[in-house]
Amino acid sequence: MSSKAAIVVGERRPTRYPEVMATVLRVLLLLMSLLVSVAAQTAATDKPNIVYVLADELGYYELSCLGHPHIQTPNIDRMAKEGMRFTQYLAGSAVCAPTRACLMTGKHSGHTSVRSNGGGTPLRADEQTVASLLKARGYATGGFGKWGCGGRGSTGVPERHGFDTFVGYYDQVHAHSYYPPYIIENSRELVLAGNTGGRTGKTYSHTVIVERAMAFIRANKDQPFFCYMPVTPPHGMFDIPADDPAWQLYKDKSWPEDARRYAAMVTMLDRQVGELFALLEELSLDDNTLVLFSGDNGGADYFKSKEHPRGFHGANVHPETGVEFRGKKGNLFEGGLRIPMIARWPGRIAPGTVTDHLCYFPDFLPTATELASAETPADVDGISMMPTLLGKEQKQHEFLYWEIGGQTAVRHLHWKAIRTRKNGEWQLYDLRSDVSETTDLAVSKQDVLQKLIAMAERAHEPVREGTFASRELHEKDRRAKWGKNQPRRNRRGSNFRLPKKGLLAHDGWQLVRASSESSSNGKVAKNAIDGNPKTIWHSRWQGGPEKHPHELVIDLGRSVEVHGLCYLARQDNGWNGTIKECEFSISEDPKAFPEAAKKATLKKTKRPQRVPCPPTKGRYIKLRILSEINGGPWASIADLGVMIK
Ligand SMILES: [Ca+2]
Ligand SMILES: [Ca+2]
Repeated sequence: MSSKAAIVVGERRPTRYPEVMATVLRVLLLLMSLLVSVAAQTAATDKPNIVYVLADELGYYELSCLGHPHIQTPNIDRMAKEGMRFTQYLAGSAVCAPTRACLMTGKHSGHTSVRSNGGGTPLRADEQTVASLLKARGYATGGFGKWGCGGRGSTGVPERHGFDTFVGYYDQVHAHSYYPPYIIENSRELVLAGNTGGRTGKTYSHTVIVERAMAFIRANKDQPFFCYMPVTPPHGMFDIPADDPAWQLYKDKSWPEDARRYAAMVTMLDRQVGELFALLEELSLDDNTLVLFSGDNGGADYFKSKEHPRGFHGANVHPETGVEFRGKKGNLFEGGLRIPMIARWPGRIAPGTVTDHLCYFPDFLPTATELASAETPADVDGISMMPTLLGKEQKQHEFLYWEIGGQTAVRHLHWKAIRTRKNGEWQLYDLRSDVSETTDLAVSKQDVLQKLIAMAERAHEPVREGTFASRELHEKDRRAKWGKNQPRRNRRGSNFRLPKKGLLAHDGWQLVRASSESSSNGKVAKNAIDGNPKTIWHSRWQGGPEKHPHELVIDLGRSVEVHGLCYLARQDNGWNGTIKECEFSISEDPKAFPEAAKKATLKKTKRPQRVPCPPTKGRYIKLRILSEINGGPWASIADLGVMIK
């Protein structure tokens, strides 16, 4: 006021000088603020946020927008309406850990360091991930859920691979419980109040994990961020808080209890996806955030019965046509690889679009780096999906490749070659006309098959895994699944062992061969014949779930009259691999066995079980395991005895 008054009243020129300067300054300031705001907007559009919600186990047809008649997913359906749905975005692998490694590193499973699913295989220290590349570009990076690419004490922990923060589970076994005594935050233990492990407690881990993800987005709203949410529902023990609104929708259905819980967990996750979008809208980030939602591996055909041979919810069965994807989680038929996938980015991705672009998990990394104008390593196997997302011309894969536990699959255009065991016969399918992989064209289309086999051979390189400095904390985390609620052990904590009476002593026995073994965690085949109930043989499945060629051939050291076998199941808390149906035969020649001397169906018990057979003389025994007690793909033996009376 005083300076204005001075101008009006005074006539001396110098008094005008501050006025001019002030005006110039005001204009400059205005210009600068405009420039800053334009720059900020440029930076923002230059570096859009990325959110990836990865549901654990969700099958292809388990969304209502894909026609599921029972499971309700209104928010994910809305996401599909507002964005793009992929029909051929395939999992990186058919199981949890290897598939996550593909997603994070941009490599297929012929190149990744995490190719087994034991939970104990870490990324190497030198590997780059989506998070490390985006972090180098100035992104805030947060992970919330199940990591699976390296336990505590290993080279694979997320905070050493680009994540500013990672909250959840590093190990998959730990992740089976929604009520563990603690979860992990950057390798430290984050205590969950009132939890003692297992299936009950006061703090539902998934709630904490989602809250932390939301808080991360809120805290980083003014800078570009990558929010990775590999959440655990609907996997693990099928638990959901009794007061969750989603449980109310299903609790009174006439379905098996776990099928109701599973559906409720999907609907709960759907609600949280809705909350995520509400938050992005509230923070005005909606137009500047690419959100992806997908499953992690093909549907597991959970809750099978006579009426529902493909699982209660039919994850791999088209709800209207009944057309099925063959196989399921764990194998490389389409049922193990097909997952739902939706991408949403208002203003950039055309709403309500469906694409059949053939792509898979390794493609996420180059998509994210292109979006963020970050560096893309030259050795990734993925191809950016950005053109597809933006409706532009898309570069195609020459081939897609998978390998796991002796299985191999390669996809070239509409052709798919698959081998269900190491050195097994290749099969060839034309997915264009045979999405259910029913008609093997290996013989009639030799030329095509040879081309695909050459691609598969080119794609595989020997695995180079990361390492552990110490496994102590990793093992602790695995035990935290049960915490104080370890299921009751047999006979006040003591385990069973084979009886001595009537059984041949183990001295001099040798292993002739085994179909497979889990060597990475020491569960090798010779454990089945060492007389020690604490050491087990665990056979990784080889081939489709319908077939169990788990096989063990043992040399007794001398010819004896065999009266039967005695089977001791694994003595820990698990049942995976526990034998249901088996057969065995006896021979003097390890290369020639007669018809099975005995077929048997065993009981679900930890006690030793005797399987008598007509007395037969021979030095070698071949045991074939035909099915597992829970219908799973594994086989395990703590000890095997030979009855001599
Ligand atoms: Ca999974
Ligand atoms: Ca043993």
